[in-house]
Amino acid sequence: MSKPIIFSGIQPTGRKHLGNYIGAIRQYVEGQDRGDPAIFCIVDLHAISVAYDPVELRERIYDTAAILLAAGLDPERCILFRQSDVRAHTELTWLLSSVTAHGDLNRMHQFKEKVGKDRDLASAALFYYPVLMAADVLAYRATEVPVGDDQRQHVELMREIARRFNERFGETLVVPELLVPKVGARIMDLQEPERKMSTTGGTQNGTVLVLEEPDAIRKKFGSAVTDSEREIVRREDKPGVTNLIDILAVARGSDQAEVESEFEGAGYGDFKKAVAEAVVEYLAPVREGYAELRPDEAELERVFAAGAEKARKLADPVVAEVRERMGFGRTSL
Ligand code: AQP
Repeated sequence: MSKPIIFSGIQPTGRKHLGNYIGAIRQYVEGQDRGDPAIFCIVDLHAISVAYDPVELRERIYDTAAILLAAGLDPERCILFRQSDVRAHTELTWLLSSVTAHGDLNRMHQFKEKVGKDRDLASAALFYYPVLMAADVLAYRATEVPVGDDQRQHVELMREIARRFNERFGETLVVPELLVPKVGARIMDLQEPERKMSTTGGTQNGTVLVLEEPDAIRKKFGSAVTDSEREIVRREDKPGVTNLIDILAVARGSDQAEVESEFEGAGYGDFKKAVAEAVVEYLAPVREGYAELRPDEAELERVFAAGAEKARKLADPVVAEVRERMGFGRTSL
């Protein structure tokens, strides 16, 4: 069987959290040996869809690259690059917008959540975010998109865009498959376990950062919201405990049932301590690796340049074919 072509993007923030790590980054690391190729992109063009500072953006791109490398991405075994270095993404976004329904973009949960009440003030880029995301993936004819559960709707839309393009212009693009992890596809906020852990929408104490000091991590798990019972089981009416069980299972590389039986009859206090220690240990190599890698920005730039060169070789011919199918010249001059 041929190997999958894996593509995923991650936003440049220095505040990557445990949800990003468990839902996405962990899958990237696993995917680099399964994929041929496995392509990972720091999506700086997506980052400008909300208010941002250019100087800060550059720093956060390096932060994110150093986190990914420290987590185990190896530029020899995967393609790691910065989205804005590869023009195919922006060109394909425009081309695909012709087969994207305005109504579909209007229905995107993430857009609705992010615009809040100020719909008229939101950037057009925020509205267009899912088209750019579709272009990111479709430009590589990727077959698999490893993401967290919150990206389900965006992946469904990119599948629809690929299908519509193929119907309208002939078989050209590949309809990719969503890949969400079996455990940990949606890590919840520790303080408000009804909502996902999030960079912008979460509580400060409920969001565990990948680069956080061990004591801060312990404190956050110590104050994690549980419930008034004692049972350590996964159940819909026990979102806090369920979330902690999932986190512990992933951090230890075991499964949820094992965690439940190990902690049968234990108190919440001991359970939370065990989760905290497992997470501290789980993230320690990333924090240490980051401290070593982050200062060498020239090396990070070298990684980006090499990655972008490989990415262009894959994406440019696909965009050329799309252009031709749509009635343009094969390549832009
Ligand atoms: N809580 C989560 N559980 C599991 N996976 C998650 N992801 C995000 N939150 C969770 C996955 O992380 C990947 C990278 O996401 P991103 O680059 O879009 O990062 P972000 O937007 O900064 O992350 P957030 O926290 O989702 O930000 P907000 O809430 O501000 O938009 C994706 O694969 C995502 O599914």
